[in-house]
Amino acid sequence: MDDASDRLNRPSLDAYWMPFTANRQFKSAPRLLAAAKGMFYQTEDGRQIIDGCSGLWCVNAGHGREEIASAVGQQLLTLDYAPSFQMGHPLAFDFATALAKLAPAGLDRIFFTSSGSESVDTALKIALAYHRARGEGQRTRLIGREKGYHGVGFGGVSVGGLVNNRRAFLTLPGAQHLGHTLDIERNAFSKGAPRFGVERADDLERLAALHGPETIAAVIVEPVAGSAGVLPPPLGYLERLRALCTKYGILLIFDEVITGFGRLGAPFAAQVFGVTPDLITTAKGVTNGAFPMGAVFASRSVHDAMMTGPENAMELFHGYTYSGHPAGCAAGLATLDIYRREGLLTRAAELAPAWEAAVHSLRGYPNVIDIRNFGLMAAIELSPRPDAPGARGYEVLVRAFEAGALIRTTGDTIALSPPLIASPAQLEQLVGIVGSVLKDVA
Ligand code: PXG
Repeated sequence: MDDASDRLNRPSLDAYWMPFTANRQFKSAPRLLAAAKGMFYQTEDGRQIIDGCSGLWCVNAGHGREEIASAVGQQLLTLDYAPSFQMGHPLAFDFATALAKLAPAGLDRIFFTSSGSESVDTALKIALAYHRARGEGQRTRLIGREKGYHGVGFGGVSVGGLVNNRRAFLTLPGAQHLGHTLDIERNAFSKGAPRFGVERADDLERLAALHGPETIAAVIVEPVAGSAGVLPPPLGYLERLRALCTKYGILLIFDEVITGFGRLGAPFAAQVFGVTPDLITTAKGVTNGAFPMGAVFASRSVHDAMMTGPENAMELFHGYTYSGHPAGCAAGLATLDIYRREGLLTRAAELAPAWEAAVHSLRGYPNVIDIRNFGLMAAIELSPRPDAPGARGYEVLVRAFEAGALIRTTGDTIALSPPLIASPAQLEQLVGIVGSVLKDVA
């Protein structure tokens, strides 16, 4: 045990290899959260920290929801686990039915997973299997987008577009990428969807012409990219992508792991933008972050195209030990109840004008070169220090935590996505802390 762990009667920090973390830097000055309720985390030493990113974009209904906790606890005592291969339990069917009711019309067939990464790999595999079932097995190319984040499975990394997530790993040979849509030169300080960039969707025409459209199985995009630093789609972009996919028989997948469950002011981004994909991947908010769970929404036509062949044959050779976990389904049903009762799936639309005004009030603060927002998401992009990209962003993260706000930074971009239960005053409080930190960080 080192000195600090002795002093706080805390176990050594050595054994835990932390994900997406600078382990040595963190362990030399750890930030530990001990409890959470509503909009606030509490640190080990009792400080209240306002949650500026819903945990990791998942705790949409706020922390410590008793209904979810007791549903999970009771379920574990009633039926802790049930196999989901060639067996079933009622809650999985109930939860799928409830999710189908929320989904955009037609996307009412639900496949359960345990995470966003699993949802993405599931959707990509469904796309390949769907084409094969229809006699188009030559459609094997999977198209993502630069700056996209689709989790960390090999499928998701292959279609993902963040270089640090890719460079150390093999990627699938059939994966290609559309160009990204970030265009600070033309779109800086846009409110909501930026004006310029619809033509970036035509990249799909380029890839279709290069490879042959009949070789492409699916295109996957985040309707609003999250991890890359909140990139709303240019006006008309998603519509154009939809039209091109339809023209070429390519499946369109919306990765709504972040945008699903109310983040943008409707249950799904597909409904906000009025663009219907063939598959939607979700996780995170599906259980309010309280249980590891994900769900893929498939269109009736994709699903039905696979319900062929002999009745005793499995239609899709895919699934997880924890697909449709009873406690996950209980958590999810309790979560949907809260969302419904408290109107949370549309609350972001009510909060968005105040949120937009608050975050854009940081325009003109030191080093701020762009501010982007949509629904209850926002990013504040800082210019990097010339010799140390990411250092300014990291300093802002640390100082914000010291000043009482949990925020996310990716490089020098601050990302905010507070719980959907936030009051306007709490949104002001959060942005106020970020603003005061920006004034202090050179
Ligand atoms: N797709 C999208 C769009 C995501 O944002 C995943 C897939 C993968 O989900 P899982 O459950 O496997 O992690 C995500 C996850 C961040 C951050 O702050 C974002 C995610 C996860 C952790 C941190 O940028 N998104």
